[in-house]
Amino acid sequence: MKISATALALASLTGLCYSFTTTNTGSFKIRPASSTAILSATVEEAATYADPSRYLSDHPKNNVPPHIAALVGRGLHTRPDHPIGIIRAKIQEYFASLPNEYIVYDAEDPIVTTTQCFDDLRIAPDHPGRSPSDTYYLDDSTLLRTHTSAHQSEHLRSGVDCFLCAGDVYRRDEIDSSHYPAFHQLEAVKLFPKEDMAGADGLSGEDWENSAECKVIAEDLKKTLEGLMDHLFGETEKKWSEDYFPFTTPSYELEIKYEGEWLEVLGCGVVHEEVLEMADRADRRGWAFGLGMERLAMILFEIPDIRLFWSDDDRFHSQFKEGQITKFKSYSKYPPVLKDIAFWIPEGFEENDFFELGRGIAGDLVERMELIDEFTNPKKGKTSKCYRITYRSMDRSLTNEEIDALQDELRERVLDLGVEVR
Ligand code: FA5
Ligand code: MG
Repeated sequence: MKISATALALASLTGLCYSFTTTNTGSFKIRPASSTAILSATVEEAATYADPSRYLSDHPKNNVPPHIAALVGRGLHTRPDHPIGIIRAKIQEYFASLPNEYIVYDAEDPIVTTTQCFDDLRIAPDHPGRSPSDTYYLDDSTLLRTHTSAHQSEHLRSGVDCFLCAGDVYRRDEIDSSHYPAFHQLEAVKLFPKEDMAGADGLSGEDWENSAECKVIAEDLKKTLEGLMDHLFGETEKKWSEDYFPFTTPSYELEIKYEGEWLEVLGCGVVHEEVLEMADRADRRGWAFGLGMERLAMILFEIPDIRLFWSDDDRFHSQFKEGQITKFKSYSKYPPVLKDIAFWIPEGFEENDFFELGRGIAGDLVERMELIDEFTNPKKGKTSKCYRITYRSMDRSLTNEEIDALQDELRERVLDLGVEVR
């Protein structure tokens, strides 16, 4: 069964929150979800997200650099002919073929509170993911969402049982061809009918986890996701592993085989009872997952570098059409320029600060920053790190002079991190 392309396009223009209903003729109706259930944004609100001044301020806790603020609000996941938008439509198509009706949210404000992103999800105050070395804060209590799970609780609280939620998320992270500080996630939550869970009424902790009902949910989750992977990739090799998230238990990650290597594509689990309780849904049970759309798109379209998704180059965009999965043809293999930098690190050195400095100076010309050597001098009691920076443009050749200038600036500005360049 397919959702017609026009219906999807219409949905992404007008939608922001809509649901698909299967009719017995096999066609789809798109109808707005009941208005009482909506906490989602309007088209007008979503249009304001692309304003960098929303994210930049001189608040002492603000650590959003201009190059990140410039990425927010591009809405790649709502563009029908962008690989991220095409994947999203494919995923929605799959969920529309399932018996439950999923409401789709795709225009929530990327600015969320620490309550939404962390507290509502049992992410403890001292969890590393909350630290400013990993997260972009606007001030003490607001941040750029680090995952779409930040919207789980508000939708649950509003009374919705099954929903998808897609959006751009932001993390200070390592830099290489599959990690980018901005990427897109798609979240799904499904609550089960009360009567199906009656046998586990009042159970919590291990008693709940060992119950037949909890196993039913975990099985349904895995079956749903395996079905999704087959829908996207055809039959493909999959591997489930145990994972840990404070907001689900049990938790799992799914890896799929891509070019001989296992690639993590999503995290998921049975929603923790305390999360449901905090969302005033203690009477229900269910599952949730969050997947990385770039990872899936890189495999499906054979897009070799995550930076390409943000490209403005027509040689990239002209290759993709709504509803079509086509193999990306590289239009360039410009040579890289490699530069090493070594320094003694101070106590409390945060690698992500260094990575971000690189991105801030050289933008998308940085393909990769990798630690290639590290040693501690016992006499000095100091540790030295050496990083190799791969500079490469996706649309032109680089000159030595321009890269030398960037590297010189990096050597200078890295001193602000308290390091001693060797
Ligand atoms: C999460 O973000 C959880 N919120 C997922 C979840 C939702 C679990 C609901 C349970 C219930 P994680 O940090 O593993 O988990 O990220 C999920 C996916 O996002 C990863 O599997 C990967 O596909 C993608 N991802 C993570 N970091 C990056 C990155 N820097 N660049 C591109 N994709 C990334
Ligand atoms: Mg993970």
